[in-house]
Amino acid sequence: MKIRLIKTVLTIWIIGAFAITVTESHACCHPYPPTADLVAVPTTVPVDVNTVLDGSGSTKAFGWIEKWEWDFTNDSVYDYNETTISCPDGNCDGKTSHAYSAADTYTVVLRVTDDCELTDTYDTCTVTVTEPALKILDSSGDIAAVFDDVGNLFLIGGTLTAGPAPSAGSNDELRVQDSSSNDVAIIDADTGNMYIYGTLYENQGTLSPGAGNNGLIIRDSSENDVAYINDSGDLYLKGSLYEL
Ligand SMILES: [Ca+2]
Ligand SMILES: [Ca+2]
Repeated sequence: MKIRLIKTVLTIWIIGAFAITVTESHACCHPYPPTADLVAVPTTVPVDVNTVLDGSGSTKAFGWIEKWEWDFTNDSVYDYNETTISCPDGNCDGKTSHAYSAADTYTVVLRVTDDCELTDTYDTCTVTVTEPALKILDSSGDIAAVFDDVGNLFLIGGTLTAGPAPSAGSNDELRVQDSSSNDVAIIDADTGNMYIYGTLYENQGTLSPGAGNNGLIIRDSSENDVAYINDSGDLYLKGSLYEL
């Protein structure tokens, strides 16, 4: 009888240990929450132009990030979220895009949750939204390019080519010519591509040389020159060129 009793106890103990092991592996009993990492690309955009809010660099020592939540306006109300299997923006990649409808400086908050339901301490980034000074629209009314009021130029989906003589087509919305009616700069409204005959000069705190009476001059709301294209097809920007 004693031997039978011992066998019974051992059997129960083994079953119990197995049950505990299974429970531990699914409960994620480790105490290490994920770490959120948020960057905006670019950090400056005009009104109505998307910036990418990238949380894909968030990390976790064990397991995986299961949910990303963005608060676009730092008002403690999360405006968008996606998981590894559900993503309204179409890509379950820890990134999303957002366009702001008013010029301001915004703090964006990212919160991440891991597969163990542990939530991190948040990460934030800042997005500066500027007023457009000149918008180039495509045939659908979507923005193809924008000069903003602080001297940045944004080409939406396009790139800048500098050097060869521009060749304007029927869909080139912006066309700058010299005094002999030769094209020196164009922006293709359908592609967002820009072509200039001269050279790009960007990140100028002060435009040098000044804009003078050149063909295209971009000014802010106080009538200060912030960008221009001269008769040689040189492009001067107080700010930067962004190819988005
Ligand atoms: Ca919000
Ligand atoms: Ca996404």
